[in-house]
Amino acid sequence: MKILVTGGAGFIGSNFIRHILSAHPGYRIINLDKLTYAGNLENLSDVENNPDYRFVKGDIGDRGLIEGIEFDAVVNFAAESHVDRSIIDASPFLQTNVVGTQGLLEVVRKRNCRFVHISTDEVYGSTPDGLFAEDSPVMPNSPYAASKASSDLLVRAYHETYGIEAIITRCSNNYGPFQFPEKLIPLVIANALEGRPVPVYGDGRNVRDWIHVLDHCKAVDLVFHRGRPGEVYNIGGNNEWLNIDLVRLLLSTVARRTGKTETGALGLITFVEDRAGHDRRYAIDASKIGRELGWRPETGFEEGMEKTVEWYLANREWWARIISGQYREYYKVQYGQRLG
Ligand code: NAD
Ligand code: TDX
Repeated sequence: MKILVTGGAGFIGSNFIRHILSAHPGYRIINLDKLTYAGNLENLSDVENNPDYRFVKGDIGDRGLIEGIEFDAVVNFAAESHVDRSIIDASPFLQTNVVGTQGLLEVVRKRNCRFVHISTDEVYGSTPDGLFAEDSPVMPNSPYAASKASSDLLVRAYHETYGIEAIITRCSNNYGPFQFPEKLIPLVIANALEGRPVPVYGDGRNVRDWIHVLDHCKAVDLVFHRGRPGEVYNIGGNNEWLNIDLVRLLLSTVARRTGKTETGALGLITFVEDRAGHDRRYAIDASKIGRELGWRPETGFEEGMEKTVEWYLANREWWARIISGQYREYYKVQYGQRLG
């Protein structure tokens, strides 16, 4: 089995590639990634010499390039993924998430191969109570969410029109190793360790459902192997937190582990202007994937959070190189000769 994983140099894609290589010996992975600011080949430095792994630098919208690659199936993680950036400039979001996905779908259509599209709970919009199910209406509020919802609709349309074997997954907020430090959890940990203010948007009472990235990867693995084409599967942690409570928990954990005072750490919290159109609450019903494929999240939140803080403490160089911009040098040194 040769799987084309797109966006594999990012947070979830790199965790997925590592998971597949260890869970399915003999599978080959081709990681197609454009290496935008969010792509970092250091995330995969432990597998880069694995004979079952290959990296190709490129854009998911580049049909000519993808047509020249041999693969049996696609898992599409590639996307512009940060809501705040989409508010500043939506164009790259439309280009990659919508136009890029359509380019990829064209190649899949010709190959007639399985296609798993990684989407998000954000396509459902915000709800004060209750849970979104797979048949809830798509009501995106940010340009990011709108671009993901658009790509979901294209995937659905290609399944209905051309019969491609496509499946969509919609997951809640991921946390864990290798998350780019613009996202809430790594940003809070890094700022706490460096004694910088920790920005909390608005009143901090927005709610997100958090899931460990490895639980997400295992769910995608199951959907890839046993999901039904044409279906959508929600993936969630059943683990809702107010942002402010999560930030306090993180700061207390960092303080405890580094011998700093909790009062000092909590004193870093700085309420800042709210994100425009900030979704109040995301919450999804993930019972379908449990019922049909027997998936359950395995990582308890307390344990997952401790491990995550521990990882960012142990891998300070990794995120410090991102914050300083030095990580951009890595692929030039490792791959520059071959990539030009
Ligand atoms: P990320 O930003 O960390 O990684 C995205 C990767 O895609 C990067 O390596 C980047 O270089 C690559 N990329 C961007 N544009 C590309 C293009 N045109 N061609 C090829 N590669 C390109 O994102 P992530 O957090 O790992 O998210 C991965 C996927 O999961 C996204 O589709 C996102 O919408 C979805 N998702 C993320 C979360 C979350 O909490 N992070 C939750 C649900 C769904
Ligand atoms: O500095 C911050 N302060 C703050 O209060 C940041 C970066 C975020 N926040 C808030 C905004 C959100 O309510 O924290 C919450 C989480 O923010 P992000 O980490 O930016 O995630 P979110 O906007 O919820 O989107 C994430 O989950 C769904 C991913 O970035 C998406 O790719 C995924 O689809």
